[in-house]
Amino acid sequence: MADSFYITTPIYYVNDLPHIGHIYTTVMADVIARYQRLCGRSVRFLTGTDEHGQKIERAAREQGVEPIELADRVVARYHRWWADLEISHDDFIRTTEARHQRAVAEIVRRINASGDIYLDNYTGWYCAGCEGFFPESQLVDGRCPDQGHPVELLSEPSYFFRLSAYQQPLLDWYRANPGCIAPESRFNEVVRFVEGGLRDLSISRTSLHWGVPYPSDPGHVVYVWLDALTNYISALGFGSDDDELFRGFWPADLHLVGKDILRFHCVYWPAFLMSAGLPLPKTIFGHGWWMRDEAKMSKSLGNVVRPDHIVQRFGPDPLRYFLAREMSFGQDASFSDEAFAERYNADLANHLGNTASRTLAMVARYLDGRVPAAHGGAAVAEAATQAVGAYRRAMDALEPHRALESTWQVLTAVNGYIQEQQPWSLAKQGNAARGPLEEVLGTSLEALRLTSVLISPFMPGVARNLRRQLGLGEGATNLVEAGGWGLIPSGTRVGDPEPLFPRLDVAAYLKELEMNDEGAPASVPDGPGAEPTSEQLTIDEFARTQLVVGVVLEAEQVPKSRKLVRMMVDLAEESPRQIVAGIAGRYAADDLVGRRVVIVANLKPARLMGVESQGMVLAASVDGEPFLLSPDGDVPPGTGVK
Ligand code: ME8
Repeated sequence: MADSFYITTPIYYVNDLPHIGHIYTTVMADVIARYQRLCGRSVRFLTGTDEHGQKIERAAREQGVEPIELADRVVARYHRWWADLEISHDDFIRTTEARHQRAVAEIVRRINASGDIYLDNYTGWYCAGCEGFFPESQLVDGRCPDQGHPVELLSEPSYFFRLSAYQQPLLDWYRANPGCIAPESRFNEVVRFVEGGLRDLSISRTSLHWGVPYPSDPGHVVYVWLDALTNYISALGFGSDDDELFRGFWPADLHLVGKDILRFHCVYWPAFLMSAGLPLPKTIFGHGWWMRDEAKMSKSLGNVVRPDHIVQRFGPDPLRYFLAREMSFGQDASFSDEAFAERYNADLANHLGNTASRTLAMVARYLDGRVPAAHGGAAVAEAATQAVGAYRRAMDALEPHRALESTWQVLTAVNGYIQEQQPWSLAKQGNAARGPLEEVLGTSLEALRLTSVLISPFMPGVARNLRRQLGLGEGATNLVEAGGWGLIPSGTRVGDPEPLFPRLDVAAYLKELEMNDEGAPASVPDGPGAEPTSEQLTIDEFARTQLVVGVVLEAEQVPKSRKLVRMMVDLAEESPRQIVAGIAGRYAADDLVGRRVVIVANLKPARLMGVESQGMVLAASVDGEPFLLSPDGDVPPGTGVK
């Protein structure tokens, strides 16, 4: 299709809830999709979930549910996140859908027809407890990495793909299309890897059942990566009678992925496509990682960031802005609430919010709320025109952080201009200075109109709000038209002013976060009833909560945490319980030893800063400050509380 643009995110595993990494990739894909639409292209934007394989099967088993139930719950969370963040995807593919399974069967058939598949034996370290193979590199002390079960070297029949035959064709493709992998450092990384030689790849398993049945040999299921990668074409109708989208949108313009899965996308996927006789994607971009305290976020480290609190408090756009601006696209960055709060105040509240509110307030006050016809502030017009050019070049070069820098240059130019022209002084001069006053405010309004266009891929809600306040219609649909200068219609009335970004008291905000929660883990929800509600409890429901008196035997501050204390608490059980609580701000660890406390004893264990907590200590919270509850007397440990 002429001028089409097909963009995809990875499809995310359903053994865990979405976190900032998944959110980042999807927000950035959304920013690019919205930009391409703004440029007038016909865009198809795909995201979805990867639901098969050992990981998911095992996670479901641990929770005592069927894999599809786990998948359904997590998918519901993804849908909610994407709606909350205004993600504008056109399709959401699940690998458990029939349309996907048909496409996987079709690609396997095509690869087989090319003579690239043979039956052999796969040998690996098999864990009977987990019913799965692990590569030697993943074993921990010679045992399975997940449960520490013993493993044995086993072989099973497996179909293999002749990946080794694609070393030269892949190298030829990379060299003929240097833009196919970006940024350049990742391109070099992949080329070096392939130059080092490729081994054939096992593409089926008999020890696993949760997957797409292997066509022609249903005792096998298709290897999860061949299954997953095919999503990019199954969502376009590949392998079905209706392949209009496939004809219109394939090959993809951009597969956006994290650098962790670059090899699968830059080596396996093009080799599968070559073998199946299908066109190859135009660009695979491997972005960097969000880190926390210099470590990659991971479930096992317990340092995963889930930015629910940011979206609940600020709405989606400040988070979208922060993610796009803070990380140079392609490199790593560290996430912190401090960095978010500072950028929120500096870039959004002070810069964008202030420029809009002071301009609109002056238009209301001095010009009776009407947009003047003048917008000839030459320096601002010049800065704006240059910024639009730089913005487009940056977006086309996949440097969205730079596009935002250019947008903010427009705001800097307007602020300097307002400061220099002093419209408040001009207003005092009455009719004599009416012309210059209209010029200053008209120029500022026009710059804000342009800003509303440039920020719209990043902050669609704020862009709409700003346009409404400027008295403009819903949205700019085409950057070529809306990116010009002098387009704000004169004579229209500006809308009611409303602060775009109320200023934040950073210290108070950070304190509040610290008191509420310090990276509390979110586990996969136990079903619809797991959502907190304000409904009343019956006495039976309340009785399910086991409240027990305990005595603190040991206590120490959790390393690197400002507020967490790890305690060993005697509940008159076989051994003391380890309880982690956010009370260090008020209680010194040593002062806790010997204290009687009340523990919720049947709470599902959770990890806080990587330390397991086997229950929760009760405390009253006064403005976020914890006051421990204790029984009124020397009640023995283990005594129930009703
Ligand atoms: O790998 N920083 O799924 P997944 C930035 N199902 N991005 C991050 C991140 C971080 N710390 N952590 C995760 C899979 N991501 C496969 C993909 S595709 C055919 C199959 C993002 O749930 C990043 O995009 O583990 C990464 O590639 C993806 O989430 C991995 O998600």
